[in-house]
Amino acid sequence: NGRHPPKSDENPIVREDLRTGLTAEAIKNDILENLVYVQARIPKIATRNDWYMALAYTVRDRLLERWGMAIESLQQSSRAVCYLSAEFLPGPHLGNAILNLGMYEQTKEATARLGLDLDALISHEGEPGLGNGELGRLAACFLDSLATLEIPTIGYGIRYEFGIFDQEIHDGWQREVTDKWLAFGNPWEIVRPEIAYYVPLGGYTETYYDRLGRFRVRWVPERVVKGIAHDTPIPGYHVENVALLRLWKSEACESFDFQAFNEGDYYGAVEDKVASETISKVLYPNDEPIPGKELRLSQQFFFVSCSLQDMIRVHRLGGGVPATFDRRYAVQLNDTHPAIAVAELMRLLVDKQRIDWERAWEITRNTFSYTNHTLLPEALEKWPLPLFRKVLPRHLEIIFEINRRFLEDVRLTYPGDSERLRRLSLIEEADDRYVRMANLAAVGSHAINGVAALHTDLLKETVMRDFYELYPERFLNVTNGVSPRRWMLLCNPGMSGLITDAVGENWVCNSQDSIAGLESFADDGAFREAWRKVKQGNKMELARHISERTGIVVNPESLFDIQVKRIHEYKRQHLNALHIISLYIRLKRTPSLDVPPRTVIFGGKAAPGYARAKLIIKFINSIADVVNIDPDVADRLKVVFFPDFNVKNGQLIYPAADLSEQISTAGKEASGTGNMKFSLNGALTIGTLDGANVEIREAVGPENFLVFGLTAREVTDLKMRGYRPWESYEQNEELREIIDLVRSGFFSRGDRDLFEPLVNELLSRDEYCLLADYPSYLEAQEKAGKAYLVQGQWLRMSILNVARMGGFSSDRSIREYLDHIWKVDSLKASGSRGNGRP
Ligand code: CRA
Repeated sequence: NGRHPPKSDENPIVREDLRTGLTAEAIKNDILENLVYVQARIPKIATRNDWYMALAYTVRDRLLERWGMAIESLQQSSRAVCYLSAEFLPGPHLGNAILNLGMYEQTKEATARLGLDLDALISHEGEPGLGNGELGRLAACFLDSLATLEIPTIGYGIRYEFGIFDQEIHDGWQREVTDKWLAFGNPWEIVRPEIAYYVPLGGYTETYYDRLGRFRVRWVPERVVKGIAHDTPIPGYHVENVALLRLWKSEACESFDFQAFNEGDYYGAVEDKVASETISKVLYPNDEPIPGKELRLSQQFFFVSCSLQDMIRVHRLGGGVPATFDRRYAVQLNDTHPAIAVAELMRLLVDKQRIDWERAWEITRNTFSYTNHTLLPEALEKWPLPLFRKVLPRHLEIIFEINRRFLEDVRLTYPGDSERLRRLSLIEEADDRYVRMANLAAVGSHAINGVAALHTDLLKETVMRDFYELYPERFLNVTNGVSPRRWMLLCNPGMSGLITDAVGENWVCNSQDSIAGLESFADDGAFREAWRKVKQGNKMELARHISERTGIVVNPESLFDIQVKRIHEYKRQHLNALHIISLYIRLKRTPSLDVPPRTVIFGGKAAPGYARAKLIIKFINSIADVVNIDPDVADRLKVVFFPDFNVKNGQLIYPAADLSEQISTAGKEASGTGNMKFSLNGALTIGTLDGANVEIREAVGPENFLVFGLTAREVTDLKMRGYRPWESYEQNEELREIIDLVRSGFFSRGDRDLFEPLVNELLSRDEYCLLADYPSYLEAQEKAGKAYLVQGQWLRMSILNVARMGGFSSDRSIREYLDHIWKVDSLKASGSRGNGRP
């Protein structure tokens, strides 16, 4: 199966070497060696972190021998995928690497021989929080799939020193704590000081004539920073291939200014160093207004420029010339964050490589493709022109030139249609002028995709309508997917074992075909019972963590009703909260109510500057404070806010869910991937017809999915007609009671003002249509409760969900990108490294 390359003189790496052997004894010896020679500790005084590091290096040793081959095949392959993303959320590496290398059993044995608990060492690891949410996590799932499908791949991004903040909850409020993911060292990255590029910033441009008398433009930057490559190997599952995650750290070119120092200016001497390092210092949180943030634009340009320069260098190493760049690389722009790449590649080709404009433009468009991840207007990036000119003066000129040529073409296609011209322009000309990054990405790409069928349709009808009419052939949909390795096999070993027993182990890489075989077990009593036991075990595990982190004791027999994702009004965590209050009132009023006990669990971070999202967290915790101590509902209703939702906690949470809350206002959630993770772990979904929910419902069957609420079209129509939320309040007695209770200060120790901003918004504007959807949401929740009481039927639905979700593997998404956008061959197929052998 390609795991053991033959011993040969040409093969410098001999797997049977003690150094990287896969027997328990070899692994044990390597752990000890790494403890002493890398971590500089002896066993007697080693801490858990020391052992973790020693084990991590041991696993890394085994990754690195594959790495060498992967780099070689990258250079030999005909075309490689480069995934440009400002965010990557890979999650903890150790467990995943052990799993993908197929060395779990031996490692378990090796650690046991040393008196260590492997699972404890695995859960010791924190995670690189180099992303906000699903966009970054999607990028990580894609690397996993690309590696597994044996595609030559580089993921390019930023090595933020501080990633997404850690969340603590104090008195019900979110508190942000700096993420110090590098504090104890990072055993997974390899620093490559020799792979470094200069990135100019600021300054001005000037024209001149070159030696051949040609008119040229040159950029005279105000300053130059250096980007240093930090590499992390991302292993494929049971293959030799690893993908390369290359993140850039910014440094000063000359980190110490001796001139300044000699003149007695000590602080001045390190000023440039400080300013340069700031660029990759910290990740920007979502949902914050960013147009004025110069540093953010500098970050985007910084990593894009390093990445493109790196691609050109590697291409040249392989004997390539700039004119064939597009044949060598397929470059995906993950949202508009790296869209400046369009202008930067033009600059590199035209100004530096001296390729003429037309040819450079052809290369650029053949190279790039663009994924749009959101329709929310506040997330569509645009930069004020003065700021843009200040940071990237040469790029602004290039963008003007791209725009001039583009609008000339548009004018020919739509003579006299100046309104359309205004909308398509790369420059927004309102009172202030802006550079529109989505328009730049669209013009400079040969393919544009949305991330779920509904999202792509809406994209074509709304924000990108003019582009769709102009270039219909460029648009396509690629529905998101998630890695079945991390999101099933790794996080839910119990369920994965049952699936493998039932259908064989092929499902891990070939979900779509293989896992369907599970259907025939949905009516098998013994199988259902085993399935129930696994879920029960997962719930007990989560219950243990809940009690550790929050002190709340929950009943693992209760229905685990879970909503985890970023906190945002469009995701409507507060609609879920209204349902909790309704259930609470009903239980108080009718103790005999025939509903299952429920534990409603929330998790998610709010952007630090998003006051209303933070108030929603406080709202949930305030309801929890009242409900959780009320003896009248003890054991029947509990509310939990699980702090610091991230990849690691997600791995604990998804497998324990019975019910998955996917309740965004239809038309707002581009896709969702959490919805897939829940369903793949046997939870039923209560959800709106939004994002990928639509396709999940089709796949699992409407009878196994609890749908509710307005459709995207109905939401638009309602708003066109004029939506009056207070009428819902007036007409629905229960809703009135709930809202009045909140207003009375019942959940806020008598404070009537605390939640007023939330209530006010709901009654006056209700932008996200909570009140309109409230009745049908409640109905669906009642249905869910009733269904849960009939355990046999519930288990059946749970099994069918998993059996029918095979299409939501990120392997499927990646195959679609490969076939329709990237046109890149697998190393297997191209034979450049048949069967993973060098
Ligand atoms: N916030 C969408 O909102 C989608 C992911 C990945 C998002 C999600 O519905 O699943 O992207 N959009 O495609 C986004 O980040 C900038 O836009 C997200 O993660």
